[in-house]
Amino acid sequence: MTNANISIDEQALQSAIQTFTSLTCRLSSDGLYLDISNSKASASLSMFGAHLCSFIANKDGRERLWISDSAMFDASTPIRGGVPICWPWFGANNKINDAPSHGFVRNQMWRLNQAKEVKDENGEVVETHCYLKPTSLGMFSTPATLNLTLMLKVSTYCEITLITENQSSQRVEVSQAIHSYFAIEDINQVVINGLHGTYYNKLDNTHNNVSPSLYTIKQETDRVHQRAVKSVTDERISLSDGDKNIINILHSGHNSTVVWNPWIEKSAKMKDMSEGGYKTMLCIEAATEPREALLPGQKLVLTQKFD
Ligand code: TA6
Repeated sequence: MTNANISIDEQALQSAIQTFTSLTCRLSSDGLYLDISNSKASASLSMFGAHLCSFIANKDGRERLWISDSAMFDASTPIRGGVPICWPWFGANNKINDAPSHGFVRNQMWRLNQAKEVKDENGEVVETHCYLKPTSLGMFSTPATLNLTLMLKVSTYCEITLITENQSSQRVEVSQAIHSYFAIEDINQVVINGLHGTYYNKLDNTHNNVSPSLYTIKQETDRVHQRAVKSVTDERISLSDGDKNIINILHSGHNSTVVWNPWIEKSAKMKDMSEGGYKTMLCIEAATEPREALLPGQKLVLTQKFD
């Protein structure tokens, strides 16, 4: 990304936010950020990948998201941590040569298309809504008319929604994930509540594994909890650390929830995974995995909300 590109992106961001009191544009050596600060929370989103890097609720001042101490911020690779956006495929794409893992939108600059502020009776901003779009869509044989909008809502909660619209004249298949790295105190203490049924274990390629009644993480974990029925209802998940509730998560529009922790050996092979970093993070991802078909004119809406 050249300086010229950054200044164009920075100018575009500056002009998009100028009338909003809760939005700030920040250019640092770590990239171009949209900072959000309202009466309920603060958040920070890298425009590279529309990658949410921080969400802190004012009620407790606690950071909900984890970022690796070894994360790369040079736009050469997605930031390790926060909320990478995986689209229009999840994981590897063996149908396309040199296809980047988890799609191509987390590896490019996005634009802020629109913003909105909701104020209370005192004129305080209680919600900030941001609508962002990638700058290049039609890549890797994906039709440019397969449209993606990310909607971010920052309030007492953080809500990320991916809206995929098939404006092409062809049937298109999409898999995706809101790939959130949540900050925890100790992986050895954390318990996942609300995940039941069976899961596909990516590590040994086995299906129909039964979710543990007491869901703890004691090894490398890479599981896809597919929903028996395409989610007609929201799915509520929470992470607790001992008797302390750390994160409440709500998924909707998903057909699976992914649970991932790289543990020791896998972390050691990842240059952007800090030593021991796996102990303080856990990925809980709202996903469309396996992929789903979108007919011309159809829309897919995937949401993860947490506080
Ligand atoms: O969501 C879990 C997963 O698919 C794992 O298999 C692992 O690859 C992780 O995503 C991180 O992928 P990344 O390409 O960001 O290193």
